[in-house]
Amino acid sequence: IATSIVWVLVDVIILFYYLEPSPTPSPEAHRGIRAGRHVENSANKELHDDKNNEDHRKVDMDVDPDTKRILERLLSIQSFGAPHHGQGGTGVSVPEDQKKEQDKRFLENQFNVLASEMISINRSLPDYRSESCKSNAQGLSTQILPKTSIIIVFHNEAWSTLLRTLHSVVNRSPRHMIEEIILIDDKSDREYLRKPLDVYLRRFPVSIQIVHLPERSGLIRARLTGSAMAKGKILLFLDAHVEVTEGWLEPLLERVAKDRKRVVAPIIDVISDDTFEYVTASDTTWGGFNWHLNFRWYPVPKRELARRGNDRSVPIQTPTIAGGLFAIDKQFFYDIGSYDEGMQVWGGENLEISFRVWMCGGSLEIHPCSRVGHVFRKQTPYTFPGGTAKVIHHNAARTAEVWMDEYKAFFYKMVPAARNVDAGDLSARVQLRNNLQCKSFKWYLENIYPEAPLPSEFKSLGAVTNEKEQTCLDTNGKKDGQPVGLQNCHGAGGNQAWALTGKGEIRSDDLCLSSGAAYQIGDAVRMEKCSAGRSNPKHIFKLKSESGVLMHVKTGKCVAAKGNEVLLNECDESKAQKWLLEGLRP
Ligand code: UD2
Ligand code: MN
Repeated sequence: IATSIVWVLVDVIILFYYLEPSPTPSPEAHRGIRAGRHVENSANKELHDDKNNEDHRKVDMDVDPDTKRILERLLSIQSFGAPHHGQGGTGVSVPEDQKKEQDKRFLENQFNVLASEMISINRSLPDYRSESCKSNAQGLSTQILPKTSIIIVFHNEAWSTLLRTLHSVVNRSPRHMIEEIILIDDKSDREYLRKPLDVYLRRFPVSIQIVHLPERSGLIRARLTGSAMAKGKILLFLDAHVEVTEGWLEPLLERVAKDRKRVVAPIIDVISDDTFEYVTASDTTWGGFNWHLNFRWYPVPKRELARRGNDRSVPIQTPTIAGGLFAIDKQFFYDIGSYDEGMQVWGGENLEISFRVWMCGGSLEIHPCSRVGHVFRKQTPYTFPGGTAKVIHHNAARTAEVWMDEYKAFFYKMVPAARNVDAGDLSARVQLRNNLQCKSFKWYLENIYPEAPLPSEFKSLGAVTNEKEQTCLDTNGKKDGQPVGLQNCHGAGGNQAWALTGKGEIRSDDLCLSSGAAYQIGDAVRMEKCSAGRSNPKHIFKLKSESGVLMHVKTGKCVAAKGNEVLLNECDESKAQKWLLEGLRP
């Protein structure tokens, strides 16, 4: 469990790394703040205008007393267009005397529920689009685009974030493009998410359907329940704690309408889990994954920027999508096998659908003209029936077994515990891959994701044992810039899982062995982030396979063990310079 939480943390950190500074909210937004009303919109004044703040808190007459009581309480707490809090995407801070309460309630959803409640569920957001996106949008507004069914699944979502999601969608989407909104309540145990929510939903001027599932089915199967009900030509999945921005919908629908095999995601901006500030994410970030089979954000490589003619309004072809927010043609979704019903609770489905779409003839895009904010969390707030690690390994193993061919070995080397979980019956998914005559994972790595941490060509995979010390190369769990270590060989992979790649890198996930910047005899061998495109000359080694000597090509020195240090020394063919590479292939 600890490791999976750490991965989530790492992902969040990586994400913040690529953030750009948040633009200052537009003057209009400020004016909107002062007038106490929202300026950027739109057709449905009835939900939007704050002049009837009191009206928002009134509950229909025909509601039973219990529901009425709960709803009245919720509506009295919830801010409807408070004059300034959070407007224009700004953050809020909870008053000092409520910090205790804040910390307590943070645990409810692993974000600052109190801050969220201070912010209007109709808050304004700046229009973050570039000029070229805006001018493209004018063309779009006259086109007839197919209608979409928006599917939102949730388990114990906070009232304010769920409602803000719905209001933002209704406020910022052309009404005629929305067939319906489908909510799937994945067996929440919070009272307010049942009847009070049902009653509240009547207020919306679009068709909203809600299903309360009798059993917890996990987000994957919950989405399948939603998609089975959908009447729109296009399905659009969203998480339950997002805020869409002006013009978000049209570009997604247009790309799917033009080519039904495209699966299109927006840029996912960050809504702070602490202040609820809306912070824009980089528009040159795409999706990848690592040996753990975690989804990760990485910078878009130059070749893809060039393919787009360096036009920042052209969609990015991405190797993977984050999973939560995307549009897909309904028929295509079913043609390529929707989701794997054998997956549980959370995790894994995003890489599974990503690999499948590319390998089976579709494509994945991130549209830079569509921006949706999402509350990224450092931990999941809800339970994982069956155990967190077990569930996550189960889902990832299903993906690896069905889609990754011989490359699944990287996952099992890095996450040996995944070998011990039962992946369940895979026959239907294997059958699906055969029926669709999908391409190989090697094809995907070579053609769609050559920058992957997982190399398409590799000469060995597993432990690297020193002949003299009889110890193994070990990352020691350290990061970029640290010397690589030697530890007793435990045979369990993880920190001792290394690949000698076709290019000559010795890498463990995204860390490559390297000489120091200005090499001197006897320097320690360090770990550095591998480069995504052409490899860094400092990272290239040559294995003399008869002897097990690993020579650093740039310096002509050899990798040598000395105690528990690993050095680059004058080559001498001694036992200290001989290494046994597990899984060495001719
Ligand atoms: C990301 C995705 C998420 C999903 C996940 C991997 C984004 C922004 N989010 O994680 O959509 O692809 O990776 O699985 O790309 N939920 C249920 N039942 C459950 C568990 C979750 O309905 O048993 C709901 C949950 O309330 C939420 C949605 O599923 O609305 C996604 O869950 P999350 O927000 O905890 O996932 P996140 O954003 O960490
Ligand atoms: Mn989420």
